[in-house]
Amino acid sequence: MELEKDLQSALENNQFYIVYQPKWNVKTNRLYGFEALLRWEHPRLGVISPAEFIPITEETGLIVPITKWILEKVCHQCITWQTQGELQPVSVNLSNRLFQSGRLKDMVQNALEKANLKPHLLELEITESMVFYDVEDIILQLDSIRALGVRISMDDFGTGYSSIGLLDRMPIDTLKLDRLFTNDLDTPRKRAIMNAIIVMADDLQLDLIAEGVENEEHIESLTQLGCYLVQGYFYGKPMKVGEINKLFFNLN
Ligand code: G
Ligand code: G
Ligand code: MN
Ligand code: NA
Repeated sequence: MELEKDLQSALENNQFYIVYQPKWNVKTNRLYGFEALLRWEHPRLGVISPAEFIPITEETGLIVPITKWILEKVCHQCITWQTQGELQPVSVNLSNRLFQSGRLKDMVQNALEKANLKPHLLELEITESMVFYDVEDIILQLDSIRALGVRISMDDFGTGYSSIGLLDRMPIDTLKLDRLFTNDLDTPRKRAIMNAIIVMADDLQLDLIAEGVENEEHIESLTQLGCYLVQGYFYGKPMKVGEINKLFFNLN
């Protein structure tokens, strides 16, 4: 396949870049960190969505060196932002494939050490579906990463292979509520479910962040229920570093 061939040289040809989407604390009205999202600028086809090319990199194994690059890039960026004041954690998305490589912990540790970044400023996002395989092994790897001080978050929570039982076993710090939830708080039933998730997250001492917050109504229903951490187009799309610097830091 053509994309597959092009992906082989994309890293060395500097065709990847990272965009950052702000996370917001509605209660304090302050930045709560960023999510790093990968972009590929294809020389002919333009920007291609990770939804399209990440699966290919997972099959070929290219996701391993790509994620190594992302981790190094993000840690380095965090150091720059840190000089501008107090920084909140920046999260990086992981693929299941990383756990199979057996090199994830070393990769994370090396990236932190290379940049000299405090581990708690890095968060790794995993999804419920990836935990479906080799749960025991993934838990061990996550434990060793978490022992470094790095935070772990469960992405897309509430959809797919949603399993409450898994929450009991997974070493995580944050729950990211899938945007389908945020977009769907229009009945008492749905709000009751959301309320239960909020209470549970609170009791388990997990941060709970709602994704896909696009308008005032979303914020209103979430905050009424007691969910104050949000991410979505309302507070900012994923943006290039230059734009983030202008909006959130005194850098240009
Ligand atoms: O903005 P968005 O189009 O970035 O993301 C589409 C999908 O690609 C999402 O499921 C997102 O988690 C995933 N994704 C984005 N960046 C990365 C990345 O760096 N690594 C992995 N594994 N997935 C990513
Ligand atoms: O799977 P994950 O949650 O990592 O993917 C994040 C995806 O959600 C990215 O594609 C990102 O661009 C997208 N996204 C971020 N904020 C919003 C939003 O407010 N609405 C919608 N529809 N998508 C969003
Ligand atoms: Mn994510
Ligand atoms: Na998500």
